[in-house]
Amino acid sequence: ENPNLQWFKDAKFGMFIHWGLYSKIAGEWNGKRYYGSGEWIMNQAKIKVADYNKVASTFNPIGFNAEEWSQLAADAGIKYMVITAKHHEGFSMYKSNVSDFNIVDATPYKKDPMKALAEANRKRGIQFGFYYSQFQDWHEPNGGRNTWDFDESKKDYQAYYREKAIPQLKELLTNYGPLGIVWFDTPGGMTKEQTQSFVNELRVLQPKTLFSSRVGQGLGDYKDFGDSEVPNTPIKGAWESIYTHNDSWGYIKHDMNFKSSKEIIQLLANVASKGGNLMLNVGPDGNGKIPEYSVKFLQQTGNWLKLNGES
Ligand code: JFZ
Repeated sequence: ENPNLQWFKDAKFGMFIHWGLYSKIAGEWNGKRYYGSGEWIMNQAKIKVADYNKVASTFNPIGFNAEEWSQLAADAGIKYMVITAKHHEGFSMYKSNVSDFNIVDATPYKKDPMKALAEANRKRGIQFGFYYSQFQDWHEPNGGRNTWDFDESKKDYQAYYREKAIPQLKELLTNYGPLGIVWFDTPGGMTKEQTQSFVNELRVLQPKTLFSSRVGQGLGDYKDFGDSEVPNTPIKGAWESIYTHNDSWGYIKHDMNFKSSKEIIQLLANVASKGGNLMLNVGPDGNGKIPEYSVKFLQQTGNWLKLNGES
């Protein structure tokens, strides 16, 4: 068994954070409301890259406070945090030298929130990790799945891996200190051999960092169940269930369907009783604030865990 998995197997409770330009769009485009996954709005509304770029020029999350987010996680009894460094929209929420479409170079905010967050979590002993969409990138001609701006038959996925995904993952694995996890998602376009060499090339930078199963081809370090899924019986090995607090991963201003602290505690207990971790997602808004209800219910969850000796 991989000794690097020990912290993960002990963790039980993680925080997932989906935060990007979609958080500013907040589920409404051209007066039309969208439901479901807010981080998919570019795809749902078939927003052109040129129009999506304009969202970046208005993105200024001055309400973001890394200490606040990290302290909330600590208070809730959370042991690891995974945040979207780049989701399918293609926007980097950190300073990247690979693409200008990043929070430092393309927005009035001009700061790298991931630096502060990595530091705040390290101080509290919370393992920190990045979600990275390694195949879908709707901003790039060669990235996966934007067929409204780009001609699918002309896409060269290997060029995308070579020119954006791998160099950006190298930045993430180099510039933010030790990472607990790189959380890959929706693999595509790679054979088993290609996935293996992709993994090998990144692995050397931080041999202890865990890679999620969605790196593809069975080459991850632990298993992720499908969204909002808990197995019926105990499962051996390291695994995680992911849920979101309301019905969307990315912030949607008209989605108020938040799970109560009672529901969160029951979910945690259910997952823990089968031997896994629960990674619960919150969706901060375009100002960098975690929704009030998420703050409140997470604090209540933490209070219950403390009272009951579980944290
Ligand atoms: C993916 C993303 O497309 C989505 O936006 C979000 O980030 C989520 C956490 O992950 O969506 C998936 C990927 C895999 C499954 C379901 C949704 N699955 O395997 O069931």
